[in-house]
This record gives sequence, C-alpha cells and structure tokens, in this order.
Amino acid sequence: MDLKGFDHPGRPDAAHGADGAARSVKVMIAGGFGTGKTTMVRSVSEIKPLTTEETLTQASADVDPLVGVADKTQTTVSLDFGKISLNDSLTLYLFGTPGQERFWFLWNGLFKGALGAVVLVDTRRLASSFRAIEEMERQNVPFVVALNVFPDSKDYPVEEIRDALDIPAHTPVVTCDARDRASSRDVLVALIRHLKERSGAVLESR
Ligand SMILES: Nc1nc2c(ncn2[C@@H]2O[C@H](COP(=O)(O)OP(=O)(O)OP(=O)(O)O)[C@@H](O)[C@H]2O)c(=O)[nH]1
Ligand SMILES: [Mg+2]
Repeated sequence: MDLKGFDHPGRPDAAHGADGAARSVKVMIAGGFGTGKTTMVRSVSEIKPLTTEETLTQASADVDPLVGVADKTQTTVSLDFGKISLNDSLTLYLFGTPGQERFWFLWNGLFKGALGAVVLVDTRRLASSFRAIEEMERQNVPFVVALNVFPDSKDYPVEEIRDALDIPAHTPVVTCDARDRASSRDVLVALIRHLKERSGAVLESR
C-alpha cells in the first residue's frame, strides 16, 4: 500500500493542518486479550518501544482464558508506546492498550487525545474482541479492525466477521500479521486513509 495523497509537503490535507505544517497523531492499538497489540507496536515502531509486560498469573485465567494463546507468558499491565513516521509530514505516536479485563479501567485515560484506533482481532477467539469494538463507540474514536492471522486461524469471509462482531458498515476490516513490520504499517496506512475519508481536516489536534 502506498501513501499517495499523503506525501505532498505543504498541501493542506489529512497529513497536514490547514497551515500545511507537519502533524503528529496519537493512535491507539487496541483489542482483546492476547490479540497481538504489543507485538504490533514492537514490530512497527522506529524507536525502541516502551512496554510494560508482566508475567501472566493463574489468577486471570478464568476471566481471560488462554485458549488459542497457550504459549503466552506475558501480558501488558499498563501500556505500550512506540512511534512511526509514515512520511516527512506525518508521525504517529502509538499507544497499545492492556488487554486483560482487570486493566481496562485504564483505557479512559489512555484514549485522551487519540484521533483513531486499530482494533486487533484474533478470529479464533472472536468473543475476546466484542468489548473492544463496543468501547470504540463509547470512546467515540474512528477505527479500523485488523484481523491478526495466526497459523491456525480459519479463513472466514470478512462479511461473516463483520456480522459476528457487529462492525459498522463504514469501518474498514483488513487482515495482518502483527509480527510483520510492513503488514503492521499497512494497517496504520488504512487507518489514516479512513480518518482522511471521514474528514479532510480530521488530523487536526483534538
Ligand atoms: N502466529 C502469530 N503469532 C502472533 C501474532 N501476533 C502476536 N503473536 C503471538 O501471540 C501472542 C500474544 O501477543 P501479544 O502481542 O502479547 O498480545 P497482546 O494483545 O499485547 O496481549 P495482552 O497485552 O496480554 O492483551 C505472543 O506470543 C505473540 O508472539 C501473529 O500475527 N501471528
Ligand atoms: Mg500487550
């Protein structure tokens, strides 16, 4: 995916304010438990990402089951932070959310000033993502859904996923491998395109 329309310095569009100046944008990497949020921030960030990983304990097993992510040993307890410049004039600051339900109270503060979000979904565990999608509506943040493909993920038609998760018709659904830098970058480009479609001036600070 290229960035046509985003690489004209001085042009007042989504990458620039009305004054044509470069923009920094806060973007959330959200989603249910173990869907690959930290993996995405790590793979795509140009700076050494800040992560807040702690060892998973049995205490959370009833609430956030490990089915499908059995070899997961760590979980985000606060946030992930990374940065990527999509071009000379558009820099994204990436904030990964914690996925365990007991840390969701942190989401309210984390979303402050965010202009858009990626909601990662593991199609083997769709239920783990219901609440994240509902939360986007509550936070009133435009988002794209990224289906993070695992080796044993089934190849569901996108429309089925859309129906199952009640994803609004105007919300883009893309697939990705969160471990892959180019794939993760494509997801962010899809988000920026979506923001731009919603409003040419959407990347103004909120
Ligand atoms: N095969 C495959 N494995 C992945 C992918 N993304 C993440 N993983 C693995 O899945 C596990 C979960 O990834 P994390 O990045 O910790 O997930 P998270 O959403 O940050 O998890 P929490 O912070 O606990 O909610 C890790 O063991 C990753 O190595 C992917 O795209 N493909
Ligand atoms: Mg994490």
